[in-house]
Order: sequence, then structure tokens, then C-alpha cells
Amino acid sequence: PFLASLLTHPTFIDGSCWTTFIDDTPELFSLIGSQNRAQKLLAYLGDLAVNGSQIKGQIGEPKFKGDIIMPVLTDSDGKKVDISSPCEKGWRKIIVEQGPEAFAKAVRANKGCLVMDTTWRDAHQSLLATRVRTVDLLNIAKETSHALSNAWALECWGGATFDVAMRFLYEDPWDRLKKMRKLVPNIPFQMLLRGANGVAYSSLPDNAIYHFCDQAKKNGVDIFRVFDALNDTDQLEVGIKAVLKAGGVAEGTICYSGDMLNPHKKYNLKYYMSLVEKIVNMGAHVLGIKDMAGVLKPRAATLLVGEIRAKYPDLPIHVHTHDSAGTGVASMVACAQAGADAVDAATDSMSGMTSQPSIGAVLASLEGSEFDPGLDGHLVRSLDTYWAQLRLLYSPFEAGLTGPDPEVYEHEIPGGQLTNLIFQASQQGLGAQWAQTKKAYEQANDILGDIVKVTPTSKVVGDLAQFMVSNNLSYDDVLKKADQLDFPSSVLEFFEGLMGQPYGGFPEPLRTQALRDRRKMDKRPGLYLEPMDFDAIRNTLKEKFGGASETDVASYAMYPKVFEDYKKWTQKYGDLSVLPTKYFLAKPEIGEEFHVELERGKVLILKLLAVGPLSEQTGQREVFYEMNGEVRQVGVEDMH
Ligand code: 3PY
Ligand code: ZN
Repeated sequence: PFLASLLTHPTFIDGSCWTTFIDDTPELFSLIGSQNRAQKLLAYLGDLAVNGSQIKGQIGEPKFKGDIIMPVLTDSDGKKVDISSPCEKGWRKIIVEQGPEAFAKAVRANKGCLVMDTTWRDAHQSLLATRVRTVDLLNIAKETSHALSNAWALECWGGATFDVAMRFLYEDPWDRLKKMRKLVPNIPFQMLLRGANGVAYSSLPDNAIYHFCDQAKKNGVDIFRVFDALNDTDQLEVGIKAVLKAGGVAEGTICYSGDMLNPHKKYNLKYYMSLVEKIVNMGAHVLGIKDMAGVLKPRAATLLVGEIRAKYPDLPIHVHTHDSAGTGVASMVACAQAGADAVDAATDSMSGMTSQPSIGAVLASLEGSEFDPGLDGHLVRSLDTYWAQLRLLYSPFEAGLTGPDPEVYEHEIPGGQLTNLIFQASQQGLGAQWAQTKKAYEQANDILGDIVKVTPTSKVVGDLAQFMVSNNLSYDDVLKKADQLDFPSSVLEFFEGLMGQPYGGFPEPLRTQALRDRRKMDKRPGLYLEPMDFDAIRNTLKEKFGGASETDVASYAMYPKVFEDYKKWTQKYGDLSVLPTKYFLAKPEIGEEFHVELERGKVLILKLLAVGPLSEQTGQREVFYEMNGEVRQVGVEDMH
């Protein structure tokens, strides 16, 4: 149709004004654009029909086969909530109109203990390999803006979501942020920033962190939870300063490790209080306590939060946990009672075990007390009817967790990593090896000097544990043979100092023996790294992809190879973030009709008609789709 329109267009026929043709007839070129997109989409759908899903980590097809039923929001008085436009009421107004300090003051003055909902970030990172797609967040966004209007924030960005969006889902994380922001203008957005590592796995030059935070703030992030995986305050400071410069709310965070109540453990109350003091002196607006493994027991929570509250009456305290051992609700209630201003929870269907505790359970536990979070339980439960369906839609990424794991108090594996390791063990069918891996993880941690374990240092311990299991090495073997062993690269990077300095120093002589002639950094890595050349990045992207937005530049700075692969993929298949997940992960039934809104008002009506036989000559199959009433055909190489 495009060619026909072009050939019969009067300007084309009389041959005049060819150079102004594009400007004068934009409708034709917008048609080329959408036809191009439709063709690319068809290439993806054809590939899926012939070869099945190529999405990494996907095992089988979604258990959920029907259409998602959207919740009707009714409040506790039985009144239906109008969700035709997003809600306008919420804590974000204070941040936007009066700034971070005013927000800190207002939350301190608030009587109850607020809740941050982590469903859009940590919950699916911890349960579903971070695979929840933009379209599924946007579909529930307006309802969420109403049901959670009094939440501290939605945790919805950063951590692993940035990397996974591009690497495995072929989506632009910035596009996700902008679109979510439009639909949820009222609730603060919170992201997780790994201090001087940004959202990557080791340190970047300082200017890359500043650039990234500036872009994140400009595109919709309000509150930045900034942590360092070793609680190295020099590393942490880079992130906090970058957030302050960008004008965001800086939640300077301590990572809780071990067991403060056990006098034989390395990290005690004094250690944590000295960290808090440093974070306060850096100018953080909020103090975060990040219990990434879920080992903060209720009595320890009471003590830690109580001490901080007594010493810093004006400092907002926000606590994060994982429910790995099953004590999440009890710990969050203890935090609220000890003076925390906010605690984290996830929608019920996406909560528990390696995720955050259930929001319904936290609300029920605090309801009617002086710590009541001020959310309507009815509305919150309505949202969960959506997430219950989504959990089944994403079933191909489930790790098969079956119950709480109180052994977490020994192995201290962070929630997201625990799911990952269980998944890997179950894939290999090695039940016995899983028990061995957990034990090895504990020993690897001891070998490395009992370090704080969270991305990226948790990977160091996990890699060393798997190295010990697969090479049949005991604790003593590692220490004895250190100068000959070929250690995993993450372990060597840790020893080099690329992740910062561990509390109490590196274990010696192990570090020196393992590193041999590699470098040793004894100060924060940013001091050794050349600043990033952003003009050079802009030029590279222009040459390779014909242009780059400032957020593209930030993505490339964080993950150059992942970004390039993502761009190449979109050149082939287009932007598939608009394709419903059901059809992104599996082919439709023959004759099943579905819709894809390529952009506002441009809807494709699609139907798979047939998959042809294999051609011996070409190795291809023809896939036939009906697209807006016309039969379209695409040749796909059969990879089987
Ligand atoms: C991340 O860094 O992605 C985490 O979730 C750490 O807990
Ligand atoms: Zn977490």
C-alpha cells in the first residue's frame, strides 16, 4: 500500500519538489515508519512461531493462558474508585514542590509508619529473575496510583532491572521510567543505586555516576536508595553526592549483615552506629537499612532502629528486608514500633520467601495502631488480583521455591541470589549439590574475611562457592593452594579492590597469593579510573546508530556491550515492549486474534494463520499471519 500511495501521489507523478516531499507529506512517511515496525514485529512473531521463545532463563510456557482481568477498585466503604485518570494525591507533591529536606521533615512528622511497595522492582527481581516487562507495569499503573496513593514510594527502578531490561527483555529502561512516571504522578518513585557501581557490577568513573543520577532524576526518580556492597563509606559517598547534586532524595543506606545479637559475629551495633554517623555527615536525607538476606531478626531490629531513633530524632529511617526465613513481617512490625518511618513490603502474590513480606500481612499487623501505614487494605487487595494473574503469566521464570529457609541465618545468601542459586541447582537436578553449595557459600564467605554480601560482592562469594564445589575444594584446600588456583574473575576483581575496601581489610596472605602480579588498589577505584569521555560516547553512538539521546549515553556508559546488543536487536525486531507478554513468551494458537498498539492510536489486529512446512532448500519455514485483515508472510530459519 505504501508504494501504491507513493506512485500515485500527485507530487511524485509530476516530478516536482522532490526535496520538500518528506516535509510536505509526513503522513506517507509515518506510514513507512509503522509498516517498518509492523514488518519487524512480524519477524519476531514468525521466529517465535517456528523456534519458540529465545528469552534467556525461560523454561516452558506461561501457565496463565487467558486474558488478564483488570481489578475494579473499591475502597473499604464499598465505593468504586474512578481510575480514568491517575490519582493526584501523594507524598511526591512535597518532594516536587518543596524539595527533599521538606519531604524528610514531613515524613518525620507523619504519625504512622509508611510502606514502600517493592512489587515493581525487588519483588520480581527476587522471585521471577527480574523478568516483569514494562507493559505489565503500565497496565496496572493508574490503579496503583490510586490504591497506593499514601505509600512512601514505589520501588520501581534500578538494581538489576536496568541491566535485565536491555539484556534479556530488549527494552529501554529509561522508556519504562518515563512511561511509568506519566501514569503515576503522585507516588514517589524510588530506585536502588549501588553507590559507586551505579547499576553495574563494579565501580565506574565518578562522572558516570553523576551523569546517571542526573538523568535518573530528570526522567522521574525521586528517591535514591544508595548502598555500597561492602559498606565502604568512600564508595557510598560517591553515590550520595551524585544524588544530592542531581536534586534527588538521598537515602544513604547501611547493609545489615550477620547477627548483631551474637557477640561472636563481626558486625555489631557499634559498627552500624559508626556507619550511620558517617552517612548522616554526608548529608543524606534518609537513613536506609538494607537487610538483603532477611537476617535482621525482630529483636535486632528493635535494638538497631531504637538506637538510631534515639540518637537522631529528626532522621527518617526506612527499612528493607527479605522474607527468606519467614520473619519479615515480625521484623518490619518491630521496626515500626522502634521508630522507623517506612518499611518495605510487596503485593501478596509477589511476596514471601526471597521477596519482601506481604503488604497485606504488614497492613493487618499495624492496622488501627499508632503505626498504621494509612493505606486502604481493600484497595491494596484489589491490586493483588492483577498480580496473582501476572505471577502465573511469568511462571516460566519461577525458581520453584517451596518454603522459608531459616538456614539463611547461617549462609546469609541475599534474596535474589538465593532464588538464582536454587534455580541453577534445580536445573542441574542436583539436590545434594544444593546443600553443598549453601555450605560452600558459608565457607567462601569465611575465606574472604566474612564480607558484607550483596550485589556485586554476593556474586564473588557465590562464584567462589561454586568454584569450590565443582573443583571439590575444601576450605583448607583453598587456603593451601591459593597461589596455584585459577580463581573466578569476580574473586580477583574483589581482591584487586575494584569493589571497594572490606571492613577489617582483605584476608592475607590469600589476597596476595591469589592476585600474583595483578594490581592492588587500596583506595576507592574511582581515584584510579579515567573520567568517562561522554563526547566520545555520543560520537560512537551517532556513528553506529545514527544518533543518541542522553539516556542512551547513560545506558552505554553503564553497559556498553549490552546496550549495543539491545540496539541491534531492536533494529531487527523493533521495539517489542508494546507486545503483550503472553505473545512475547509464546506463540498464539492458530486463529487466535490479538491486538498490539504500536503507538497511540496505531493498533494492529493479528492472527496466526499457519506455519508452513520446512523447505529443504532454504532451511526456512513460511509463517502466515493476518494483519489488519491482510495476509502477510514471513520466512523464518528453522533452528531445530
Ligand atoms: C541489587 O543490587 O540489585 C539488589 O537488589 C541488592 O539487594
Ligand atoms: Zn532487596
